[in-house]
Amino acid sequence: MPGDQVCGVTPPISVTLPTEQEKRASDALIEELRRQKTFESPSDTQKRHKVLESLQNICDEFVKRVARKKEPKNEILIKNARGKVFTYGSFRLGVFGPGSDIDTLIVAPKYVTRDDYFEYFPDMLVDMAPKGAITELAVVTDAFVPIIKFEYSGISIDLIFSRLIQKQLSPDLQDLKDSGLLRGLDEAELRSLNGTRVTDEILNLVPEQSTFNLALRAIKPWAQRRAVYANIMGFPGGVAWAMLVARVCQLYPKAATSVIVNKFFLVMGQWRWPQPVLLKPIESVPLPVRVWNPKAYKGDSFHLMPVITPAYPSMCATFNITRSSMTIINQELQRGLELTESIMVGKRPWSDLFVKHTFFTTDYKYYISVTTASKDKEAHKVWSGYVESKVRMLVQKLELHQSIALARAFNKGYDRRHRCNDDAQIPQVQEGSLDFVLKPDDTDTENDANKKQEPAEDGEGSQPPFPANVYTTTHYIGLELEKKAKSLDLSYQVDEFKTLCTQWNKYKDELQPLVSIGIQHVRNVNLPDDVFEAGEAKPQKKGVRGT
Ligand code: 3AT
Ligand code: MN
Ligand code: MN
Repeated sequence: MPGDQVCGVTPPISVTLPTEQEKRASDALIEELRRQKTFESPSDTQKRHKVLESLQNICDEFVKRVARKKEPKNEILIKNARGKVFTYGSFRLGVFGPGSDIDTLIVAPKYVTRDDYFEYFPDMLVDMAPKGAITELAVVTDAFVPIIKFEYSGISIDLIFSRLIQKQLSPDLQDLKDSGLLRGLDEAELRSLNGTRVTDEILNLVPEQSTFNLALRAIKPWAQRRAVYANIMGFPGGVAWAMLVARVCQLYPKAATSVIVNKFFLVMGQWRWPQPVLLKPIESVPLPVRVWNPKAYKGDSFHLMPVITPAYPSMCATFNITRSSMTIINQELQRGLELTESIMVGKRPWSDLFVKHTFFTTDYKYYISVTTASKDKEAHKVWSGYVESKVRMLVQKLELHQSIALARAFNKGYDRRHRCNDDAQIPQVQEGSLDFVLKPDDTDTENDANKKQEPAEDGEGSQPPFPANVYTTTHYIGLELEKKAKSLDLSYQVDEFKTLCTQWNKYKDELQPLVSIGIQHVRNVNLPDDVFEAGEAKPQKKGVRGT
């Protein structure tokens, strides 16, 4: 019986069945999640399945086309040519909401290369899907995981690709569990298969999938509302939170959803880090691929809260966590424990667990802002993405400063558009000024500015370059100072960070004329209005009397 097998690397903590009260607490939790609109309607989910069916058809046709092209005379090969669509991410884990994308992987036989995928698939997609159904198509061949992104009937799709080293795919290929399938693949292909292999393993390793799904459906918005959900900023991302919940499910295999959520805060808040969280023993396979191993690799031994992916090659999903983010995560787990203890005995409602963070309102007096600015929209995407991936390096430098007790990056950046009317205004925006910012819904002015800029491409100076749009993305880092801190000179850390960013070859070779980076100190009372939601109290200057 699946319920009786030992799930995980230790026996369970408790196998008791839920009480009536615990079941009621679960019902109340689900009701709260419904109130928050985290579930989508069955008809919308049906639409997702229709889209996946269509992608499977297009995928088969694509593989056939490549077979015909490469071996036009091999009728058997052509006849049996097929691919297979897998999913990963929130859709596969069953924790998707109305706005979620579908993370999808196409697997094909060995004669289909990634180049074939990028050459044929986008066009076939547009041709074979219903007319007009495919929009926002973007092909990113040079990403860490090469990807085709688009919307299919309004549903965002991330579509990645890998070959398998097989002559043909067997019609009953159901999963990618077999690590032998990885033999002969390149790095990008290994990374592409990894998402599906990890999510499938997580689901296989939990004793009760529906309990796991619902508990993760609660932990995900909790982590998002508390601003501790963001791999890139040094917090656990979706996969890591999923593994933590899965581990708790293993330890309480019969427990109700409400109990899992409560025990999640208990177990993870008391975890003896850096002991890793494992869902199964780390597998070793004689392939030349690196597996997480703190004894063999010095780098791995520095991971503060290691959460290890279960599929070969096992990796640490939380290598980004810093000393400060660890402190924050532990504080939040503690808060979650206190609240859920009260919630479980009916003293509080579940909604209390999901109360929004106070990062901008009360947590800090001092902030550092990192602003990337660009005159060009496309250049901005590339530049702001690169700098975003480095922000946690700045956080780590700040953590080491003797006057700083804690440095916490907010989990997402703020994108803004500005309209500059002369040469003097652009540097002000680059240095963080919000004097020329446009409202998010101000679309007309964008078009105007773009129209004025276009002619400059063929006839230099034929049109004045103003008004010009400037795009910025700003990341905020909250600073908690040491009690005895006297001065706060961060110029060394700031310069070092700027150098780190501007040493990037792509910056030096192409982006430099178009982009910039600026770093400022911001007092809480000077934070911009748009980081506050309606009804939130913005910090006010103290002791300022009207004169
Ligand atoms: P949503 O419901 O879609 O918001 P999700 O957990 O599915 O939540 P994503 O679609 O962003 O989140 O990511 C799905 C997986 O794709 C998670 C991770 O394995 C992989 N992934 C996403 N972004 C990156 C990235 N920048 N680099 C490497 N892997 C990534
Ligand atoms: Mn997703
Ligand atoms: Mn995605």
